[in-house]
Amino acid sequence: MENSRRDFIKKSSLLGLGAIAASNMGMAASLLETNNHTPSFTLEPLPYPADALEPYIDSLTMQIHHGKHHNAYVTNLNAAIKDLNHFPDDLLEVFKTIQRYPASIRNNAGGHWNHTFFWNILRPGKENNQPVGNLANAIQASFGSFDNFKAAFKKEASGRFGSGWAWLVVDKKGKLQIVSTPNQDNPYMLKNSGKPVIGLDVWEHAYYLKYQNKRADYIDNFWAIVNWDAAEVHYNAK
Ligand code: MN3
Repeated sequence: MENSRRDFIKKSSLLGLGAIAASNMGMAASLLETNNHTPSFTLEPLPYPADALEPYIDSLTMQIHHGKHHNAYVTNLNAAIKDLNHFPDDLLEVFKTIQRYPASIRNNAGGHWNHTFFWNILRPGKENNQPVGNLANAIQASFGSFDNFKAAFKKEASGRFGSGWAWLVVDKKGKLQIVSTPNQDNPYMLKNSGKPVIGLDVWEHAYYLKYQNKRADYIDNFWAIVNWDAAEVHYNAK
């Protein structure tokens, strides 16, 4: 394997994004070792043009969400860790013991990881966008139907008060669960939660320009742009 490719995969796995990351040059975190052994995280480009998710998510929202909001999490994370003697390269290691870290690290590390994950479980919209493979079977078995699953996910995403995220997670036995988290927390920070399969940002900055107060419409339109192939990879990596 050529060095650049091996290095890329190493960086991708450090962010805990596994096979999806390794297959997509757009989502790796760059981790530059510095003298005091704290990494420096970078904002990678979106894996598609900013207007690729139209009409479900508008181009201006994507430009601001990625270029301003996500970028700020990266910048603020680097600022929050720069004077530490040590900080893990792998944010999943940080999330496991998140209570040891100050809010500035919790919020910005979560914000960086969550948004990187989010961009990569989205893709340009298509009609009859459906889960595939083992995940499709698991959703059927756990929820009775895809429609039932969507209703349960919508309830969780709608019910998250204020800013946060809704997630489909899978535990080691393949059991699916829908959870939500406040702020920039994610399932890796929760005790006894599984790994994210899909996640939806329900902060107003994710939808307000197009949907204003209508979070429910934003959630309904999310289903057209879920990258179920990426979700299947996450599910199988349980
Ligand atoms: Mn966001």
